[in-house]
Amino acid sequence: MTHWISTNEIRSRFSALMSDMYQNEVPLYGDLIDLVKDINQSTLEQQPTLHSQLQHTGELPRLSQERHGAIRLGTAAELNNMRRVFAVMGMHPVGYYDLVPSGVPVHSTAFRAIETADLNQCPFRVFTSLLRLELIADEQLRTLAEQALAKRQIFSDKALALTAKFEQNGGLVEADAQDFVQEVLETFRWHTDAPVSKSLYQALHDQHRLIADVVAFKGPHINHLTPRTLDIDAVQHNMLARGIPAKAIVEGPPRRQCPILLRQTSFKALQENVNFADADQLAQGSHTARFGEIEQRGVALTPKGRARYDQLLQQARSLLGRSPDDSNAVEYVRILEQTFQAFPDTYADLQAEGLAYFYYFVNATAASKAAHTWTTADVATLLANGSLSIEPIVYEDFLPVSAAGIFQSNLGEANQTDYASVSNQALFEQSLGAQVHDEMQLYQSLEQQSLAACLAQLNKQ
Ligand code: OOG
Ligand code: NI
Repeated sequence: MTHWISTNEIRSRFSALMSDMYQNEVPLYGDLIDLVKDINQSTLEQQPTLHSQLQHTGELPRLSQERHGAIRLGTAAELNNMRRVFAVMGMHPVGYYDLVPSGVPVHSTAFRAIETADLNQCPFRVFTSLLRLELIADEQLRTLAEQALAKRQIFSDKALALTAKFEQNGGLVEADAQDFVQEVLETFRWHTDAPVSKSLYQALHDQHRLIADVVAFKGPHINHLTPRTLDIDAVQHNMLARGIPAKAIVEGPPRRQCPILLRQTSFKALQENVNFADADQLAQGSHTARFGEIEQRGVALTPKGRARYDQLLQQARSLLGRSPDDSNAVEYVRILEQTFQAFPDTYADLQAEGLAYFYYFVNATAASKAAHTWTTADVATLLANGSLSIEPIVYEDFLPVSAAGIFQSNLGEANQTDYASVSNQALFEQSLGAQVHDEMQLYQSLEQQSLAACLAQLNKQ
């Protein structure tokens, strides 16, 4: 019988290879991993409740290999093939992020595993953006950019052939899986030789550094890899103490007892040498795109919780009166903390008010005998009498305002532009060749499955 290598295994191998490659390319990333590992270990020692929570949800073993990356693509065809390639690794498009309102001419999705068991085996995810060339005002430059993109093939023939083989047969055997991860890794590699002239690079760069970052290179080099920390403030503090130039503002919600959604901070981009392909000579230059980032993940919010989060974040920003940056960091953090006092900060309250998603567990010792048939209507009673307990479902996705802040911190704030455009998920999905999964539906179904299993267990007793 043919032995297929599981998609989880392929993703896991790929994630490890990517991490090794990025450590070679960007040594600071390696330092960051060490730091995050130390701080995660001491956080777990200091917070036994967090330790047991992560044990219950199955996240504990995945922590040390947990990371996300980000890439930026130039054409619909590239995005379409990227979807097929990620599917071989069990990664599917989840969520739609429109960054245009924040002045970044891209829209995006995140490729990731979907089921809890798969996520816990390997939570590797890639934030994937598609450049919206149609938003470049300069028609001549747009044509040049389109021509440059039309000439490149970001996947090797072998990577595409193995992807097709997977689609046809429903799996890859060991030798093919090994070739596949090596071949696909090449797509994400940094190339010092750029296929465009220095003047074209400069013209693209003058439009927006992001446009140059996508169009002027052979492929979508991975621009950061982000480990998950359990205490982002501690890592941030240590980074600054070690002279790693972290940005002053942690994106997302403030520090809380019960972390919600996602908090992120990055350190500045590297300047890298580039050889441009000028007609008669080699022209040297440089490019900054790649950077480091860390993140702390908290509980996934329901649509109601998310609306409250968006509203409070907006409120904090208007109270500050300007965009948060290094110069007003202290004031912003103070305002943010104050504003978010309106958001409940115990898991019990978050559950009771329907603001966040939870896994349910049957508490064996206190389990209520099935005097009558328990239903979802009895959840409050069963929680109150200790028959059921909850643990947070971790947020596996991204936040558009934070993502825009991350883009801007390494692309230069001066580049912000107001694009006249509407959010266009339908266009994105057309380019992708598939619909993106709705992340809220995924969390909701995890919660429902978990509760249904608990009720069935209680009713059997
Ligand atoms: C992606 C920025 C978004 C995050 O963590 O929010 C992102 C990019 O810079 O290409 O990675
Ligand atoms: Ni990121």
